[in-house]
Amino acid sequence: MPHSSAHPLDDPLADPFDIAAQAAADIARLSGIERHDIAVTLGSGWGEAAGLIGTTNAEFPATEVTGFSRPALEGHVGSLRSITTPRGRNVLVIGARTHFYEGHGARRVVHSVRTAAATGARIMVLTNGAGGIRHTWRPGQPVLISDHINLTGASPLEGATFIDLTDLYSLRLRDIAHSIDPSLQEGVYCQFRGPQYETPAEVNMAKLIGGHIVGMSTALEAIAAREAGMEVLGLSLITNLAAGIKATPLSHQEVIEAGKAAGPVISSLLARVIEAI
Ligand code: 8IG
Repeated sequence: MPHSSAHPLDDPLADPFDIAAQAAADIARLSGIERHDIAVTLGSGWGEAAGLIGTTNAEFPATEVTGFSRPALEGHVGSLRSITTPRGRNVLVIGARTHFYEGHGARRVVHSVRTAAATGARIMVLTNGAGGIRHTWRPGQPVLISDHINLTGASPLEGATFIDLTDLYSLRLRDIAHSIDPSLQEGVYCQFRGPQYETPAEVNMAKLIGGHIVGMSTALEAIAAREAGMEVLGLSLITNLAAGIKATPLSHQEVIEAGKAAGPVISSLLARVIEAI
């Protein structure tokens, strides 16, 4: 290590999968749980779900685990939690997301997903707070992600790694979610780089190319999850209608408020979906 503040994933000679394996060993040591079955990343609005999934084995700051960055944003919890469900499955709850807009590259963004895979998880549940394009959607509504459009211009895949993304957002897992809540709508998630929200023209572009949800996460993580052989479930909390879809401008406060109000409902939905998987 050349310098104490250097990040292990920033070394171009480092293998990100080796670092994920080290992180998984850290998690096994810190949690006392050798293998996890399911991993869940909690985005804005979804934080309360952890308390409903099962019994907590351990919770620790993500910064104690190799390769995890310091959280960029208040309200993003920054912890990892190992939970055992009533049916005996071990769930790794990731409350520490690195966003692409932080500017550290896709490797750091997907490290949590690669780590989850290295702990043994075969299912990756990705949640987020996002903007809705469909007029009939309301703030506080959860939506299943059916597919994505990656508008970041980046990829977590390195070299000539050709990965098929057909059925990336597993139909099997979406069917399970529908069995818990038949009223769940689906949509195509567009990942923008951010951190600025879209202009109305950009939202209109997203709509014209087939998007229904706009956000700043998830697509890069889903790609890495598929590369790692995981099955992916994506859930967006529509915290605001995307810019230009309604008359008033977006505020970060509005986003936080909608997330708070919807918290209990979507958290119980997520816990029930996880128990049914
Ligand atoms: I919460 O309207 C949330 N995250 N790109 N656009 C984008 N990301 C978001 C939005 C939004 N709302």
